[in-house]
Amino acid sequence: QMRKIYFCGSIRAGRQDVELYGRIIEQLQAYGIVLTEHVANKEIELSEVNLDDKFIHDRDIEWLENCDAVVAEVTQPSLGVGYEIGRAVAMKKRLLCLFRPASGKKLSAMIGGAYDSQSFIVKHYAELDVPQILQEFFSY
Ligand code: 6K6
Repeated sequence: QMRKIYFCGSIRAGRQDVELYGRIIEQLQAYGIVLTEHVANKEIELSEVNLDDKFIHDRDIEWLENCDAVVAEVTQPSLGVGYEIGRAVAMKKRLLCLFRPASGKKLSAMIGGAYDSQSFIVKHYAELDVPQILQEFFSY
């Protein structure tokens, strides 16, 4: 049984990191099935026109319920990503939050402060650290 991974990244909150999301998802695919590959789809804003918000929300929550681990790129702040993280914590999922300090942004205390060294992991990282961080996170 393949591990199911739910990847979170900003969509309506801004797409400046979309190519990075794609490169992270590619690496995640070595560890399991990524349920949310569309987060790295550059045309998502166009295809979104046909899907209503209720459908998107309900389908994403169902995927979240079904996943074994959540990986969130949190550098570009997004209400949707923050909401998914909160729901995932309530579902007792294992979480990895990835934040790039080189962006000049400051991570929310509600994410940084949720770190518990076991099920809620927060990594301040640069892209070249991703292989090592994923290997460590998925070595449970
Ligand atoms: C187009 C094609 C397929 O789906 C679409 C429409 N949009 C979304 N589809 C799937 N997940 C979405 C969509 N919009 C937001 N999300 C979820 O919220 C993703 O899982 C992201 O991690 C997160 C982004 O939230 P915002 O607030 O930045 O949009």
